[in-house]
Amino acid sequence: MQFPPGFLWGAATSAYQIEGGWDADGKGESIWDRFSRAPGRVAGGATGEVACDHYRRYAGDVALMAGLGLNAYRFSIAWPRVQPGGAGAANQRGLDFYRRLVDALNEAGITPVPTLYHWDLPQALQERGGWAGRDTAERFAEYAGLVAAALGDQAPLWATLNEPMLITYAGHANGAKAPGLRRPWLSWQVAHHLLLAHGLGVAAFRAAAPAGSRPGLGIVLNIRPCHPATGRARDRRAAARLDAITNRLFLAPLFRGRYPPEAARFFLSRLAGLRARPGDLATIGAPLDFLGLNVYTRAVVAAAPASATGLRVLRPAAPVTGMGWEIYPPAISEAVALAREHTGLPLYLTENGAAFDGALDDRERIAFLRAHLAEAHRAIASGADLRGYFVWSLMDNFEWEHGYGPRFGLVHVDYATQARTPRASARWYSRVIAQNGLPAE
Ligand code: IFM
Repeated sequence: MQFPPGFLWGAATSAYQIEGGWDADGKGESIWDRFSRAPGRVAGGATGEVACDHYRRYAGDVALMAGLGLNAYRFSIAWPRVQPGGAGAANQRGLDFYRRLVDALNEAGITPVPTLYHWDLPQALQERGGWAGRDTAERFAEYAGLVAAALGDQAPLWATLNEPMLITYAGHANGAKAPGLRRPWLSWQVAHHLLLAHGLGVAAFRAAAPAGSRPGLGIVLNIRPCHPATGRARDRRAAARLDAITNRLFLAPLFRGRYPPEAARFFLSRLAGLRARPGDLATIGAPLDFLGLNVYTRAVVAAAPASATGLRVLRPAAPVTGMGWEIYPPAISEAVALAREHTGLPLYLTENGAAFDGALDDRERIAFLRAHLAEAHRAIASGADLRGYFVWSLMDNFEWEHGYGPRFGLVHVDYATQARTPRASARWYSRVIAQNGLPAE
């Protein structure tokens, strides 16, 4: 199973999950700094204040990636390092960190793939309404411009947002993630402001990138294929609804210039309408260079008339990962097919992976990655323009409200000593990269 020449083989992380250095070099407070310190929000009272100490250990981590043979690395930039208060001039020391990081990556021959926003909003913006307010979308464009001016010519692929769906629902409807709001009626408005931030950010980034550079811009969506629990019409409708309010809620405005009618009906009848301005959908639909897909599992959905959404996602019975997520490799080809229904852009699998028990001899992870890569290969064979794959994650890290329990890393991290130890899966992945294909079992 050979992959196309030039395929990007990477691993992914995000700023709050690995960097630590929460107030280093003038960084401002983020909503995750605030949220994780609040009692009862994160398992074990864990925070990202130290995490993997990557802020100080980045050079060693780049050497580790080079040793594994990765040719790409997806990471995120912490907005509050660049704009500690969420507005105004850039904090040069914050930008300098990312400059050092991209320099080290480029010197090692590892393609940097930065994401501008992976959930760590400056707390100051949350206090002015956060993603429920339109101003945050405008502030994001300002931030995108600052990063573009400083670093826009240093990386070929830039994502605006990571997983706006998670920010919408986990951040604002069920409150599991920062800012921890339980206000489901905000969902459509928050999703719209995130999409608007993306569109405004794309324009600002292109305008501010150094002359002569042509950074590729995209967005990263998490796609969870939705399957009806039975062939009954009501379960099929429930699955279609979940698909509309999660996957298509973002794909349709980005690529078809409208919200899915099914999602609009749901929000209007059960939650609240949308305040938008003429021209917003055109801004959101700005032409892009790629689409990133984060794919982990599927949802099996049944009608549940008594619940607020009218549906419920069944607890998986099949083999699951340490997160309790069903291991369902066809999710990859199904997510790619859904993306291709909406766009012919080049695609990247910007996250895929699994948490297991932390063992160094992680055969379950190897089996997981092999099965999912085989699906990626199948998608390419059926005509998908899939250009890269990023394992989540390079190393164990802060898994949001779950703290440090789940271990997603190719590389084990001993949090007491910060020692990094590649797992068997890391060595296996090195072979995949070296062969540009899957080794025989
Ligand atoms: O850790 C997260 C990441 O931040 C976003 N995508 C899913 C991962 C695993 O839950």
